Amino acid sequence: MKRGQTARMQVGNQTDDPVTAHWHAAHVPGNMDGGPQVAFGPGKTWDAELNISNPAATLWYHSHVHGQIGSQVYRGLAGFLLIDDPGAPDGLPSNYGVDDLPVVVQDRSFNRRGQFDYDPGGMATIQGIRGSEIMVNGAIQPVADVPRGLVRLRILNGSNARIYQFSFSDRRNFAQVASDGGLLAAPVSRKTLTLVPAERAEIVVDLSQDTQTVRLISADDNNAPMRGGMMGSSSDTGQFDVMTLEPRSELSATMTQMPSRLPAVEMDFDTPVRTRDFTLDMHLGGMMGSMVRGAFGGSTMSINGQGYDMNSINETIRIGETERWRITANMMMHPFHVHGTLGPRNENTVVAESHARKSNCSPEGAYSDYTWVCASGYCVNGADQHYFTL
Ligand SMILES: [Cu+2]
Repeated sequence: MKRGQTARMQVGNQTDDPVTAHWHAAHVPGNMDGGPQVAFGPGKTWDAELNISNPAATLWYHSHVHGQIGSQVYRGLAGFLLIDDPGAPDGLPSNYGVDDLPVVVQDRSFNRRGQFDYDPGGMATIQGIRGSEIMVNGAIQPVADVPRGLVRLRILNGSNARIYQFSFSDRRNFAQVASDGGLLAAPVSRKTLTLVPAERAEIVVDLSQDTQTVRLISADDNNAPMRGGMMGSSSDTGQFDVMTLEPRSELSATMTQMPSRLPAVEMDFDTPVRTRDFTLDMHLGGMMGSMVRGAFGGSTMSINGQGYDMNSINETIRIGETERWRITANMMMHPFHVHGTLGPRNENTVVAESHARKSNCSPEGAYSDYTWVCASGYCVNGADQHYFTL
């Protein structure tokens, strides 16, 4: 999609369950944003009109039915939503499918019939669903033919619970050029990139000198709650392959030179006009109880002691204001995503001390619709975020 244009979306439901289409991080009105309130049933269609005002960015869409998001996304109700800004050319590889590749990374398990195996019971009740296979764009650890030049990867962590810490097999540097919120002001050289579920980043890797394959790999961040706490010690389970890039000289490289500056949209964060505190709660008693039952009750999760009620509006904020939100989690590390806002990406303050804290400093000027929230005993401290309502 192009910034400044209007997209008319017609979403058909060919499943047997209610679905929605949520344009994750697109700045659109609530009634167009596919939240749980607008779920529609089998055989029905839903129309949305999206005025694309976001700067160029890699977004995604997914079903957002209350209580069903995990299983529906696991089964495939998700996809990319890419926004270009014709008024702000980025000078980056843009030959879609050749040197500009969408890369959604999802871990999935399969049953004996080769179907997705979604089992939310057992430890998944607490830790979320983790699959045994790593899939990229629906294929298990695929190989992409790419030109010998600069290659742009728009990476989305589309997994339900797994946190990835991406790098290349030869530990080469690559450039991060965009975060959730869009392009950075300049490419940032790094060796690793951590993405929490639903988070996106764009990187550019230089393959102009390569004749051998290069593998995109990940360290397993093993974001189990209470690790290092009551459930025992932390230990990495090592690295795994995500996908392979095969440089091909017959594919012509459109780009070999990295731009030194990028057309980032400057955000003007005013002094916060108010402060709000949010505590994310997981109720251990209820959780263990539901674990025994093998079902995850929605009532075990709450914010400031209140469970989700789609008929309630818990907080009202004003468009265009900057607020300071202090967010704490009492049990496990948890992403916190606020629609219609952006904040400076604050990964650095919340990643566990033992995990890539030094190598994963947030690039200057990176904005995100995500905040990482740490739990006491697991992360360094709570998130203290300034949000700007778009
Ligand atoms: Cu969202």
